[in-house]
This record gives sequence, structure tokens and C-alpha cells, in this order.
Amino acid sequence: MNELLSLKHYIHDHPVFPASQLSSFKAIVTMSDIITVQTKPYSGQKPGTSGLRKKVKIFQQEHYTENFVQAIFSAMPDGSEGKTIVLGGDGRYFSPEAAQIILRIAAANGIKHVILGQDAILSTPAVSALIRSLKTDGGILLTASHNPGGPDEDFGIKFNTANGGPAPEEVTDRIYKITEDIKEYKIVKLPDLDLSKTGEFQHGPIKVTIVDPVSNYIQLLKEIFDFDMIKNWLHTTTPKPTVLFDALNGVTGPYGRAIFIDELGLDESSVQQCVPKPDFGGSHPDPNLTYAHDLVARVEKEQIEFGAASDGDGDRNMIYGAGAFVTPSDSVAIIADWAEKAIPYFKSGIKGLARSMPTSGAIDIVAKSKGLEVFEVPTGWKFFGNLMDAGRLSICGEESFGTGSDHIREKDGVWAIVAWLSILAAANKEKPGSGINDVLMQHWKKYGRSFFSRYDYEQVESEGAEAMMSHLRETFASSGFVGSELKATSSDTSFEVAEADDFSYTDPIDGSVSTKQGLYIKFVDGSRIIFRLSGTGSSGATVRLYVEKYSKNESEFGEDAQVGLKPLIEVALSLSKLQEYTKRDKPNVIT
Ligand code: G16
Repeated sequence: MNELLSLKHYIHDHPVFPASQLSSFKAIVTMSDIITVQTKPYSGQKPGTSGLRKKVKIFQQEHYTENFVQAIFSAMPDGSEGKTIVLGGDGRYFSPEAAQIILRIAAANGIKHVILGQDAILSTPAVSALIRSLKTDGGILLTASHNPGGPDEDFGIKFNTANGGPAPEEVTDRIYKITEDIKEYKIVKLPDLDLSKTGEFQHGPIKVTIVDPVSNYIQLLKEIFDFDMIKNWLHTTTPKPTVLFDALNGVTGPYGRAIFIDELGLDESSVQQCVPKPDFGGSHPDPNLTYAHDLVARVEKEQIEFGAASDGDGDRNMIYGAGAFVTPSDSVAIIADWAEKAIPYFKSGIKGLARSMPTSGAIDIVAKSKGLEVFEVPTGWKFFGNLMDAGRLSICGEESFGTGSDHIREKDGVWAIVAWLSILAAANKEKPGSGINDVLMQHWKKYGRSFFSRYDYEQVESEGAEAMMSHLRETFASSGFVGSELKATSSDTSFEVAEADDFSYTDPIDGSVSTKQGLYIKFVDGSRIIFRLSGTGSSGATVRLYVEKYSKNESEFGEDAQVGLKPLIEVALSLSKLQEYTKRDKPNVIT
């Protein structure tokens, strides 16, 4: 780290604070401790769907990380002076180095106290929980979530505000604007802090409290769920239900062990890949059918009843039992349906439900039957925060394997997994022997089934992807498109267009408007096709195609979603000319 402090990096060795401001620092930091470094803006430091995500090598460029971190402090609501923040992340490559940089810049920007996860590790939900329980002024997360890690892979930095949730667009826009004009940042010369020991430390002018990453979060879960009910189901049923949790070498390993082994009393065979690795063992820490293949294979081979995985930073989840994949859209609808009877936190009632626009309407049907408000927001967890803060939202989810509630302001993979264990325990009280498939079938019989699938075309040329979106926009605007019949290519099935538009959202709490949030077509029979460009990739563009069809026909419930959705997928591919624009004839991932 010494080269970081080397004078060759710094043009100035004098603070640029007005004397009036500087006097307040003098007691703790001497003038020569704060260095103002001249820098130049880097283009493209625009936070995406959830923070800034780029290749590690980009973050390692001279001043790159420093510029962005300075922009965060400069953009903090009410300034950074005297504030307390939480700092931690998924432990990916470059996290310790980034944590040291952030401590130095925090010190120079007047931050008073940093609550830091041991070894710079904290899951994304654990950061949100700490911000809320310690009432801090926000937090900085070192994560690129489900993106791969390692020296040639991705890193990310995200800022969360005092409610524990990802900064709203108004704040991320401010951060971006600062990065576009930044000329200097402030830093204090400090040696590396030993991140491995818990306790309280004075690090130059700031107090740093290094905490065990797991305990505060596990305590919160114990207040939400009935662990005794789950234990009772797991240990008194004959034969004993089998369970497998896979952390995909991400940050949830220690959290998973604390729950499955320490709290629920299961043995070592119930967890795998539970040691966080900086490169996630060289794989993609994304819990879906493609990237969680080790889990899927073992669940099928050993016919494990309950399998679950979480992503790199612990905010995503996948629920998968033998022969039973739960789509995230169904998962949140089923959690909402069972919440009051299976999860003590919701015993006194649910305030409202919500989903992101591309997520299937399964949760809307539950909301309707319970007489609850339901909201459709753009993709991005940050859009749920205002509704939760206003007391209008309890449970929400996204098709991108994100599920959560108002216990924190991030989606929460481990919470969703324990929610499903609670549902199975409660279902077994009603009907012994109930497995994931029984819960799914029971739900579909009651509410109908929303068939849903997403096709991802990763790292395509940005130009081609943008051109495809423009072509769709023009098609939507052409006269006669609404009302036209779109035909599948390999069958006689056709769909009449009822509505086609670019999704925009007006936040019901603060009135802020977010436009261009995804191109959707709704058909007369209730089916939908949606196209979006991902906001979480680190290079090129990722095209996401979402398709949904609703059925109340019981004879279809057991059908493979890919079979039932084939005509819609054909319509989407031919209408968008996706293959022509992206030069891809098949997706990288199908969920
Ligand atoms: C982030 C956001 C989610 C969003 C997801 C997918 O998840 O927190 O709200 O649904 O990205 O975004 P996109 O489709 O733009 O790639 P994570 O788990 O990556 O933080």
C-alpha cells in the first residue's frame, strides 16, 4: 500500500479546505495529514442497476477507485462530516485493498466511525441489517454480486443510504455527475489496518469497529422466524427430510453454516461450497439452473428434498428440491401466501406486496385474493425502499432470484431460504409428507399457474443490442401494431397485441419518475413479452428476454415451462430480430 501513498501519485501536499472548515478537523487530524490529490475524471462511472460494476483491472487504474469513493462521500445526503458508515462486501478479489482506500478517503472526508466486517466481509443483507440496527448514516458495499470474481473478473462498489437500501437514483445520479467533473480527492496517509481482528480501533482520525460478519444478522433472523418449528420438522419427521445449502463459494458460507449446522443442528453433508473465495472457485456465483449446476446435480442424484443456493453477496436465492424448481416469481407469491401462518414476523399482518415489472403476475393474484395493495416497480431493489419506509410494503420479489421483506432494505437470499424451510415445516403440520412439489401444486390449484422464463444473451455488442431496442421501439410506435396478430413460427398459435410500451414508473411516495425501464408487449390473453438491457453487466451488453403466460387449466400445471412458452418465445425472437442484431442464435442462460 505504500506506493499508494507515494508522493509521485500526489501533486499537492496541502489541504484545500477553507480555513473555517479545517479548524474543526484540527483536533484529530493535522493539516499535513490530509492530502488533496489532483485527478482526472474517468468516463463511465455511472452506477448501474445496483452500484458501479467493472473489471478489477479497471478499478485498479490509478485514481479510479479513489475518484468514485470521493464522489460517494461528496454526494452523501447532508455531507460526510461526522458520519458513521458500515463497510464490507462479498470478499471478492480486490476487496481488502479497496477497504483500505475507503478508510483513508473516509478519514479525509470527516467520517467519524466505520463499522467494518471482519476481513472486509459482510453479506449485502447483513450490511443493510447493520445500517438499520446501529442507525448509521449509510454504508459502502464492496460487491459485484453474482458476477464472477478474480484478477480478470469483476469488482463493484455500491452506496446504501441510512434506510439500509441501495441509494436512490437521485443520489446515484449525483455521484455520477461528480465523477464526470472530479478534479481532486482527499485522502489521509494511513498505514494498512489489520482487518482480521474484531474490536475497536483508532485508525488515524476515525474510529473503526471491526465486527463478526454473521452474529448481528443471525440474531435478526431468529427474531423473524420460528427456528423451533423448523427444527421440529427436520428432526422428528420419519424419514428425516434431506437438505442441501450451496453458498457457491460466496459470502453466505459462514451465514449458511451458522443456520444449517449451528442453529438447525444438521450435519456437514447439508452444506457445500461454504468457504468464501476471492474468485468464487473460478465459477459464476449466480444461483440459477445454469450456474448452480453442482447443487442441481447433487439434489437430483441424492433425491434431496430441499436444496437452496445463494449468490456471491448473499442477496439472491434459488429454491430447488428433487424434481422441483421454484421460479423466483412463484417463490415470492408462495411466501406471501404462507407468510402469516408460517413466519412469526408477519403474524400481525402484511402491509402490501410488490414485484419488479418483468416478474410474473403470480404475486398480484395472491394480493388480490388477500385484498392487499400490490405494486409494479422497475427492475432494481432500490425501487421497493420508499414503499417499505412508507409502511405500504411487506413482501416483494424479482424474477432475478431476489426475494425479501421490510425486515431490511435489500433482497435477502438466506431470509428467503429460511422462509421456504418455514413454509415446508408449516405445510407438514397441515399435511405430513408435503414437499416443494406439493406446495407448488397446491398454490397453482388455488391461484392458477404463471409460466415464466427468462433468456439471457450475455456480453453481446452494445451497438447491436441498442439497435435491437430501437427497432422494437419503432415497431411499437408503428400504426396498427396494437391490435395486430403475431404468429409463432412453428405452430398456428398467434397472439393479439393489447398494449406495447416502454415501462415508466412514478414512485407513489416521492413522485420521482423513472423512464425507459423495459419494453413490454401485453397480449389480449394476458401473456407478456419483455425486453430489457441488463444494468449489472461489466462489459458489452446483456439482453434479457422475459416471457410469461398464465393458465388456470390444471392439466397444464405439470408441463415444462419451456414447452408451454415456446410459441411466445418464437414470437419474441422473430419480432425483435434478435439473432440478426446480436449475432446470437441461443442464450447463455435460460431460467
Ligand atoms: C441487481 C439488483 C436487482 C436486479 C438485478 C438484475 O441484483 O439489485 O434488483 O433485479 O440486479 O438487474 P439487471 O437485470 O439489470 O442485470 P444483484 O443481485 O446483481 O445486486
